[in-house]
Amino acid sequence: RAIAEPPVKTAPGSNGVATSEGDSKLKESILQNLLNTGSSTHIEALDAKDVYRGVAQSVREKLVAAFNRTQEYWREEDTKFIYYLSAEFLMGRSLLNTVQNLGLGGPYGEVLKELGVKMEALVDAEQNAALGNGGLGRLAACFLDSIATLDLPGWGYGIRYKYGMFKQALKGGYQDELPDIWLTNGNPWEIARPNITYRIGFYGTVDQFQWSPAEEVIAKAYDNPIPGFQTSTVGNLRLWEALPLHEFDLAAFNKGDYVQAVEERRKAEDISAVLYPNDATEYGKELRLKQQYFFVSASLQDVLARFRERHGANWPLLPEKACFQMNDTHPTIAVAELMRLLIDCEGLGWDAAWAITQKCLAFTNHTVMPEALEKWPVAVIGKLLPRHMEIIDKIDTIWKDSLKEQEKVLGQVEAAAKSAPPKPPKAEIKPKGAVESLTDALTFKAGEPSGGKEEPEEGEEEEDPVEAALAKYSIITENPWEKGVKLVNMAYLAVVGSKAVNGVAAIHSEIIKDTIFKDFYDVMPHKFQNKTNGVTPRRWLAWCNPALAALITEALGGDEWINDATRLSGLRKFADDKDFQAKWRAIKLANKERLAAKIKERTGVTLPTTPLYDIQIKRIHEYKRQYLNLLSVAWRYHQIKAATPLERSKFVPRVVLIGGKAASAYYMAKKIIRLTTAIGETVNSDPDVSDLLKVVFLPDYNVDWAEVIIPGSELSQHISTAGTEASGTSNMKFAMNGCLIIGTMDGANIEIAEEVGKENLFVFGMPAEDVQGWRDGKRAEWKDYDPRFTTALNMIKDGVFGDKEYFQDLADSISDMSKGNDWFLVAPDFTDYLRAQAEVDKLYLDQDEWTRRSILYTAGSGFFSSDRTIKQYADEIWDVKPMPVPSS
Ligand code: TH1
Repeated sequence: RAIAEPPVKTAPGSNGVATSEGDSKLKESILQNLLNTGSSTHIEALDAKDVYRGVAQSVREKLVAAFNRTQEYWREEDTKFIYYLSAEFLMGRSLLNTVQNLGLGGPYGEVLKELGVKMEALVDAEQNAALGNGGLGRLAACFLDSIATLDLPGWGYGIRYKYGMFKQALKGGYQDELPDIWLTNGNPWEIARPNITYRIGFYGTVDQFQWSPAEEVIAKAYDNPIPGFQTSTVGNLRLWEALPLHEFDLAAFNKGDYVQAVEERRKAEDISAVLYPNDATEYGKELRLKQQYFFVSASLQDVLARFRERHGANWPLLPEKACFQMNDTHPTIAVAELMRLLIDCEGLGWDAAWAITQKCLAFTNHTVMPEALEKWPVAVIGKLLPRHMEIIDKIDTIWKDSLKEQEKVLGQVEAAAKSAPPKPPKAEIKPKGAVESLTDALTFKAGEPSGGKEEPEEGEEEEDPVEAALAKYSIITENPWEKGVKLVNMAYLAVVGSKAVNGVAAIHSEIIKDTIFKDFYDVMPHKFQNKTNGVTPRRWLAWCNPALAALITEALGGDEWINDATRLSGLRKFADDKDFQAKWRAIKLANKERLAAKIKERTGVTLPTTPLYDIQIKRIHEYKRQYLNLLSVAWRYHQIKAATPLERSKFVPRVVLIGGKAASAYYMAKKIIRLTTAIGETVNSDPDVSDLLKVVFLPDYNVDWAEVIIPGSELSQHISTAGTEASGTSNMKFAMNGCLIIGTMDGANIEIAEEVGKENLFVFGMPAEDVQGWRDGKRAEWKDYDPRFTTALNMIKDGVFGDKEYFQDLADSISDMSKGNDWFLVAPDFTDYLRAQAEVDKLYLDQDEWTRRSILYTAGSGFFSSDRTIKQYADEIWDVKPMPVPSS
């Protein structure tokens, strides 16, 4: 991915940022910046990090100039903004993306070549900005890229974590977590804003609706310019750092109390210290709520301050100037905070404030996993944010009162009044074992009922029938299993407080209407929408796969596909073209070689490049079913070992690669990592299979790994239990890069199948609509274990891969369905999975057909550009219009 040979030629000046200045000026700028960053201009003598800093600084100059122009223009125009509130932004590296998006790939490539600098080494010298866990955070990053590219006035708002996603190392095959110290070498992509600060309060008391916080910290802004592609628009990601109100307690210091002297600083800094390393799980810690409130309050105060400067107290105008998109439940305290700011600080009445709030906010749900739906105990919110708790209480009361007038609800109320008081809502059965232990470890144990506790008895208390009928709409609910413990359902708060609620793939948006938000959908169907996720074709095709990008550009007769991905469909007519197929295949092979080299560098393992590269990269989670993959690998290993020489010759050689992090407290996920490394140790050292099977765990999977892995893969696995993966986004990246998919009809796989042709995917597994029924019914007596499943599982149990005792409970977790195990249906889906895998092997023998399909994947991936997603958000929710900076 040397910039020296840019995949796409952008004429200088074509996007208003690319300079027409000659190479000599650029060279001068790089050399000058090398000096400014403290390095010498003798490049040969410098290490990659020093060169990186100098080059990045020179790019930054151009970026910031365009950033200033954009922001100034938008301010002058007083246009409506979208503010994307997210606890996570998984940005990855910036140098290559910035250079390319600015259209400076050509000029920089030339000059660096002249200076004898290898772009690859330069790119690798940059730290990953890993301020996110996985898909949700990376989605936010792709959205920013598209927002800027589409010239939409918009900013991201989040937290400038000092430590991002933990680094994963392997220690004897087990996951080891290390802090992600990403800011030590400085961050050339940010602009500190010491003048932009807000006070954020916590704790304290409320008297006559006036909150007196007992603790306060300062939120300080850092801007991170976001370059659009082929436009002079540069958007913004504003991240907040927490600082103490008082730097230093000199009195304490003088008394010799050095700890006390810095106590306030330490406590404040804790707030923006670490990203919670959990994906799709609730982490019920007060500090997490503090973080959420911290960045939400700072962001809202910031927007309101700019509005006030311009429009004074004309608050009813706010919805015409600002829309806030809440990325999952993490920023949903915004509902109460916006109300508080409008009422307590700006003096509006309740109704006026509520009308504004409901017009300004929108909410995206990203998961139906019960443990990820945040429910904060009233006691916790009441202590940390007492005024907000009052507001939430009142929102809840008024909301339920308003329902009494709805005909639908009226009927229910009357019916309820006639019959006996209803039982408390029946809780869902939770998966046994891992998830439960995880949830217990991480939460207040106030979410779903857990085993052992007694069911509340019927009719213990006389309930008001009206209240009882309205209970299911309640934002504040009594935990039926812990008497007296009340919880705030943050998703419900968001639904009530927002103008729009959306899921992230077609099936997911249907599921939320039928399940977690069913009652809300019934009474306000107009709020519910779908916005199928997307990924940026810049980072995920053009920049990460330059050779393929060049071939696509050549075939399509231009590079317009980079910001109009629907044009990729033009590749369909080349799918059967043998010459084109040969070129396509050669590029895949080169990308496999690049991947193999990276794996060698990072793990020491040498891999051949002729086998089928089969990849599963994502957070380790039971619902994503890495276990299913591993069991089929165990079965494959067994089969090869047992094969006659003739049978052996028919096996398709495979390299199986699995990567992903396990949440630090997720017991079973960690065992799945160990099982992968254990299988790898056994298989890779067994000469009987060495030409047919390799299994490697890719440690520390992150954005920059993904940029090498995805172009180099041929088969990717998206095999979640149907109904559990809201969307998935790596499936889209793989499809763009011509990688075939084996998957369930879940999340966005379904729409990928529609675009690419279902017959071109390896589809298997129980459909979503059958899964719950299965769990509730059939599984109690199900015993039809596939003998191949039993063999594979017994291999693990019998210690074929070592660590027998350690794997015992992992094996048990899928062993006896009738006992309530195997929540994610590994065993029932195994047979069909093996059938699909056999189809994979068969197809790989026909390289022409495989390549034809590969081309069709890329051709069908245009819909999954985040440009399409963002256009839909902008038109259907945000009502924000493009505002390109006019060329001067
Ligand atoms: C993910 C979903 O699991 C995934 O299916 C989806 O493609 C992605 O979001 C983007 O929409 C989620 N990540 C998290 C992380 C946390 C809590 C909930 C979710 S849902 C911390």
